[in-house]
Amino acid sequence: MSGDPHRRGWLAGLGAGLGGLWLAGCDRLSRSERALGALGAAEPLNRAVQRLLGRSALAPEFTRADLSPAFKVNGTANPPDTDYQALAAGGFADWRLVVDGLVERPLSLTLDEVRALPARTQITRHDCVEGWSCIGEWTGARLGPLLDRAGLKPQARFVILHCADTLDDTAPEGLRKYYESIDLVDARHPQTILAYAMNGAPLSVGHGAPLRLRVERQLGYKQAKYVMRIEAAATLAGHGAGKGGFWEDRGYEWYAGI
Ligand SMILES: Nc1nc2c(c(=O)[nH]1)N[C@H]1C(S)=C(S)[C@@H](COP(=O)(O)O)O[C@H]1N2
Ligand SMILES: [Mo]
Repeated sequence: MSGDPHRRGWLAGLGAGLGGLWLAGCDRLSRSERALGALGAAEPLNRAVQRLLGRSALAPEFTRADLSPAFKVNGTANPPDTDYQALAAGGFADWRLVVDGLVERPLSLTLDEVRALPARTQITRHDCVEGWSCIGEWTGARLGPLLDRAGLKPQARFVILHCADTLDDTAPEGLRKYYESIDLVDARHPQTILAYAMNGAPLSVGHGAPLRLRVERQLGYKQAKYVMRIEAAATLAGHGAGKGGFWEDRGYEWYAGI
């Protein structure tokens, strides 16, 4: 167990173990219901543990020898949206990252400008609620310094990440765009980056080109791909269905700590 690079951290293991105990009588539930149930059971514990150790603690980092030979592509693999397709066809030359909302200086940055921001490279494990994990190396702009450049207004408490992709879903038009949100503790965490490279190569479309979030203390669905706009906000209300993310609006926990 201790030699397995894919092992979960002992704290996550403790959370999963208790979640497993709690789930013992739930075998009739479908796989997705069990995933939700496990999250629901583990969330308060994970959050309490993170609070004890400090939300600023680093997620485990690995070595290049630990990289998964094939990192799974999950959720949207290629946004169907015509505006995204046009940007991709042009090699993202016309793509801009917009930073707006409760900021003093709204920004509109080219990919080269994003690449010139203070950056970090990290090898971390991605854990999806569907029950798979992969280890990858991510390079990207640190979100904290980027927010400082825009200058957060004092009322800002959350960062909303607006994505390019519309998902196939029964929700009405307007509620089918992927989005995510994190609080300012996670936004300023040193491992929270907007990644433009993976395993030393430019980010592929499958993994979220040209820019995707890595917020390493949380689960896979928080890792927003195809990020177009970062909006500083005082509340999660008024975005999507108001629960802070595409999957949160469908019942997942907002704080997906691991
Ligand atoms: N824009 C967008 N971001 C997304 C998703 C998505 O469908 N669209 N899926 C999420 C889920 S559930 C997971 S597990 C990861 C998958 O990232 P990967 O394709 O790089 O493995 O992206 C997350 N971010
Ligand atoms: Mo996921």
